[in-house]
Amino acid sequence: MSFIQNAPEIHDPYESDLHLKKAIKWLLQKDPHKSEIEKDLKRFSKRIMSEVHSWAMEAEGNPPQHIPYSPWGKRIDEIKVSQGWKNLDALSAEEGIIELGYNPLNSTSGRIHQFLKIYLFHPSSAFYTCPLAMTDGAAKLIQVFLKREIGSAEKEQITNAFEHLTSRDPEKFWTSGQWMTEKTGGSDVAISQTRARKMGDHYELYGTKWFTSATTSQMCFTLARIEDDQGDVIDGSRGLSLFYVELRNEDGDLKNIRVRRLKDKLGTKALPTAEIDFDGTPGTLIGKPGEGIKNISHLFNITRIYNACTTVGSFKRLLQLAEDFSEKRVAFGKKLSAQPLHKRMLTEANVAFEKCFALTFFTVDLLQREETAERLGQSNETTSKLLRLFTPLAKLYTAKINMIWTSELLESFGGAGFIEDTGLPRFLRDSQVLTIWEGTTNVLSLDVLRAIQKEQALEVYLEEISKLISGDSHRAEIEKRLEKIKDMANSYGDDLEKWQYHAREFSFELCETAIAAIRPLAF
Ligand code: MFK
Repeated sequence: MSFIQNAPEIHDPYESDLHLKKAIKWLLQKDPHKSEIEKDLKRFSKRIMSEVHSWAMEAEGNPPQHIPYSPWGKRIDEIKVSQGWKNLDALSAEEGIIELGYNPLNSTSGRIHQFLKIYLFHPSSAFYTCPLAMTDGAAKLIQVFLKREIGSAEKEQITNAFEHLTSRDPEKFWTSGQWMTEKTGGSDVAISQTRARKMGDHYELYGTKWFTSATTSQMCFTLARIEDDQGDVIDGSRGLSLFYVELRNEDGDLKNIRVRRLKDKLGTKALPTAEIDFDGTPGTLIGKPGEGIKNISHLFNITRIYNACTTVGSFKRLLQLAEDFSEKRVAFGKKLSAQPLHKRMLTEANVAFEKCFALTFFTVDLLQREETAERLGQSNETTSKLLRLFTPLAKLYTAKINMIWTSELLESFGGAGFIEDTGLPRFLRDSQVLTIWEGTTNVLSLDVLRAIQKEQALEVYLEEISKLISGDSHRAEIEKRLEKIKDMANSYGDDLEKWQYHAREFSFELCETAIAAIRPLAF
């Protein structure tokens, strides 16, 4: 009889994850809701195994289609998605994937609970986590603006949107896009060209957005330049303003939005990503004119944390599959798991994973701490500065390290890792986007500099890490690393070019040093 290799299998993501169980002790050590959260994660994990994963596979196998015209010639720009994708949308509402982060009753650990669920969900979500990331970012942005003085019409619209975005009712639940990227713009959002023309009490938007993820959403936040009475606009970042846009009218037709085409991407095949034209689309100005980038940063600072969290979710799933395979595959007379070099590779992959996980959930914990303090009316300035710094750090580090290990782990399946219908190559294709989305490694390294220069984030970083290692046996070693960071910073001095030239290695040094302090606490 011919030989048939046993395939690697997905295990229950909660039950099989010893890292997660240890990390829960770290993250929820004093939380009165710990056992409820564990129970919910356990139940959700079983649901992932029993139904969610198969919806994701269905969505992956049936990518979205753009239908520009109805059979009778009406321009409709329908984006047809699979039933699996629709089920993932309803599930996200039911499971409170967004609501958990905003329900004041969850004030001590709602964010941690939420991100642990995202971590479990992501590898079986067909990247439904992408619209969820932007939805959460939009809810956060609205929450920030509802605390400010804004006009009653804006307030009414965004209050209504917030209720939809944070709903647990699938019928009411909305997702949001974050449509920033233009042909000219890319990472350099400040050279975007979309214009906003004042028409009575609202604006009309004109321009092309070159990548719009989650084009099936009900709303988006976007950026445009407001024309003055002569039709002139202010160039550069100070000319961009933030707009809230509801995409469809009551009949479900797009409001003067044309879908040019869906993008033909390397990965994230189930996720609708499109080029769109605004052609007189009504938009509501949010915040002050000219503060668009600063205002939308409330949104993208959340999606960057999602990027890190989904990256560790993906890393874990591939690692679990590789470990399972190493128990099933026999070569050179022994299981792979018994081969010293293979064992070493898996051990090193586990260490790399732990480092990514620790950095990510330290950042999630900062978000939790910042929001809890805010709810209780306590001072949270230090936490906010730390969060401002750790958000780009966690995003850039996890995406890059995961990319390296995804390639290595695929290699551990031999030729099977290169064969599409094993489902394995998808990990490599999908991981690549995580280094690009929400700012490339270089752009985020420069954002680390922005946090250091504008928020004095390096000082609070040095203090925080010193505090964390006070009882650590590796204290001397980490103190040496902190000295190295100070030396690096001193050697760049006031030379901006030098800071920029070294921004990546400096960011990675900040990550590695922080991880050396955090990892022993987490595991
Ligand atoms: C499953 C995983 C989920 C992931 C979701 C995936 C969704 C995919 C959708 C996308 O990929 S959308 C596209 C993502 N694109 C980006 O993330 C853009 C990348 N480029 C940058 O981040 C640039 O650094 C940036 C556009 C912000 C540079 O803008 P500027 O205007 O050239 O920089 P400037 O002048 O330094 O900043 C303008 C203001 O914003 C300043 O404030 P002030 O007005 O008070 O001086 C900055 O301090 C502020 N700012 C910039 N970045 C900030 C920020 N504030 C807080 N946090 C930040 N990160």
